[in-house]
Amino acid sequence: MNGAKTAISRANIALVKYWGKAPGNENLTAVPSLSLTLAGLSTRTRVRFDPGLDADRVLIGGVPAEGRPRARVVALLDALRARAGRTERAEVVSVNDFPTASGLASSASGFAALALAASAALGLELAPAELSSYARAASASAARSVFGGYVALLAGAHAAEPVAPPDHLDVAMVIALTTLGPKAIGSTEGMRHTEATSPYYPAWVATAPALFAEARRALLARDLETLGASMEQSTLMMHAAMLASRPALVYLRDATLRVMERVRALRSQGIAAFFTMDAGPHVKVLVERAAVAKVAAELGQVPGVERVLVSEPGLGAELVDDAALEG
Ligand code: 2P0
Repeated sequence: MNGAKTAISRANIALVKYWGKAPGNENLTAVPSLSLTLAGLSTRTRVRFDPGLDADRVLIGGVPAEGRPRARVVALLDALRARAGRTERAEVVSVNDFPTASGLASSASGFAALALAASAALGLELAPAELSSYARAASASAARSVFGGYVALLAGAHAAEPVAPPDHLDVAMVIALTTLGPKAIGSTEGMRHTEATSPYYPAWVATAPALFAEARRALLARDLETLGASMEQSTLMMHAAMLASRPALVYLRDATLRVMERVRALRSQGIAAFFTMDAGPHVKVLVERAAVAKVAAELGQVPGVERVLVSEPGLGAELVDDAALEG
């Protein structure tokens, strides 16, 4: 197809969490985060600029995007058009290889793939850090999916930076999808609510950097026990700040707590496995590779767990041959 470019990007799971914006309107983060890009949970996005279009056409999973999801895509396209000095509207076709109704976030993989496909379709050859900065302006976690393996996004940083390659640790991520409750409050709104109303938010922002530094040191030293301990404290500190909001922001559910308990029980049997939860009820568990099958089977037995996915560490965003995407 003329001028069309297709990019693939994968989800990332924060081991040390981002929750909260730095002052200003640039979508910079208030705390540093450290993530692992996964091999699964990918988004494939094709972008084509067409002088014949009078508006951007955005199809996500075969459905025309509207409202805020569409506006966020158009804003990223606008930023890249301004950079390229171009004005044509685009056709964007994006598909996830994981169920969109699964409650797993798709904005990280989605905006990283969009930034790469759209910039390539405009003929821009952006360095990874620049791509990461455009993706971050759309959704901060997307800055991290531009890179593979272990990735840091520092507080107030415009771009994420790679920390270690995908094979740095012998681990995989086991994801326990729990029963979905009512539609959760989105991350952007949830963090603004936490900032505005939680008395624990200032404590979260004050203590997050030391936890990040500890986790980063442990990662580089391949000290999985310390990395896991800082990882669990990060997610629990983030949820503590959310829980102390008014009205309370409660993303954790009964099944979430049962999975956490099972992970602790497995650990007491000598298995290196550490949990983290995002703005939802699912549990992502970083597991030493030798124990992945056992942990996946055990978590599948926990009442309220609907499905278990296993994902290896993966690569950053990349251009791929234009595949047959259903428009
Ligand atoms: C993270 N989350 O570090 C944290 C942990 C969710 C909980 O980044 O407002 O979709 O688009 O910048 O990136 C989800 O927030 O938020 C997120 P915006 P984003 O992965």
